[in-house]
Amino acid sequence: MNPANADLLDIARSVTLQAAELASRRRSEGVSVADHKSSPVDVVTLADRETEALIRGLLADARPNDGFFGEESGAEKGSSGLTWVVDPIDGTVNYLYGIPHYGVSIAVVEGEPDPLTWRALAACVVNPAIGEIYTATDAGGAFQADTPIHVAPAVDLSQALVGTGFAYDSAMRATQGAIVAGLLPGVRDIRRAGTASLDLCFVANGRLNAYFERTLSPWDHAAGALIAREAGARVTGRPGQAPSRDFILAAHPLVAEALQQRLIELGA
Ligand code: LIP
Repeated sequence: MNPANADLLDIARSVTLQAAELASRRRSEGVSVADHKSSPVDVVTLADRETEALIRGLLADARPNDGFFGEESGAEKGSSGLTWVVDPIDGTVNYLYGIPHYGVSIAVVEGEPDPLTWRALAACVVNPAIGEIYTATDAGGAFQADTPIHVAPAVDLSQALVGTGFAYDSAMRATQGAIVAGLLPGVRDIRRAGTASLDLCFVANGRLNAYFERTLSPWDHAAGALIAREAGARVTGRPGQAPSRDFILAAHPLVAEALQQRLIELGA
């Protein structure tokens, strides 16, 4: 592991775990909607905002010259060439409903904070509800706690357990629902668990054979994409493109090829 990336990972892990503790404590105290964002079902809680404020402060203390790019408080350029990409509570609707499947997601990237061009250097995702922690560094492998993780062996698409998710926009959901309806008969099954960062970690540890989604924000996938890639997954956007809001897919390379082709046939 690159010593510089190891130091960045130590910071990411420490900050993510502290944020996870706060998010879990606030959940146990009771959670309510603080505001709506892009649609009546795109919600933010006070805990989202409080958790991001904690993360932002800890990162500013540890890495004062780095940039920040968070879901709730926006972007701030740094002078170091590195940016921390943060989703304080990914899976906000699960969190609001008390479903124990949400993630604190932190990645540090080199270059502009644009998923089409950045290079992720270190990443950490924690599910506070069940205490699972996932980490990775660029070329340093992916881990669940201290155990190295790897994607599941290749399977035929018909045997693939495929994760996906849906937008907050109702018109886009109709399109996405039609695509899932066309895909479902040709795969083992579909899982829609509600947290992109954990979906990507589940590809990394073999709990999913594949995952794809459209309309994700950069903070949803910044950390999980590095973890999945370091676990041996192909993590891509449209063919030949990097993951972005338009499209992300992660799977064993052979499964990714078959799923990508099927999704093109379905007009995804
Ligand atoms: C969520 C993603 C999920 C997607 C949801 C939502 P949020 O992020 O993690 O994969 O399907 O619609 O975008 O809004 O909870 O941070």
